[in-house]
Amino acid sequence: MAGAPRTVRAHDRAHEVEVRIAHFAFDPTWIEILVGDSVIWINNDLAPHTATAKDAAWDTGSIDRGDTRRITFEAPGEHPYFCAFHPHMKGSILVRSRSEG
Ligand SMILES: [Cu+2]
Repeated sequence: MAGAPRTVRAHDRAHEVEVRIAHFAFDPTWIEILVGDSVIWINNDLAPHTATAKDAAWDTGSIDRGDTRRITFEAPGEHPYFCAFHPHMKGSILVRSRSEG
């Protein structure tokens, strides 16, 4: 299911969604979450990576091998991101309002 969308449906509690980094790629590359949810990047690669918003709104900073970083998303919308060290590594997070069906 690599790269397949992983959807978190309406719940009253915030959730955490994991994005694994391996072989110089984000997996899954595209996720959909709700406002207040967090994304946790887990670096399973030997090389350090980042998850850096295309619009510079947020940045995990360098994530070393075996390390994790968490970012909580409070603004609905699309959040494309990339790795600052390897710009060909791309992903995107769709943050949906909790009031949407
Ligand atoms: Cu990278």
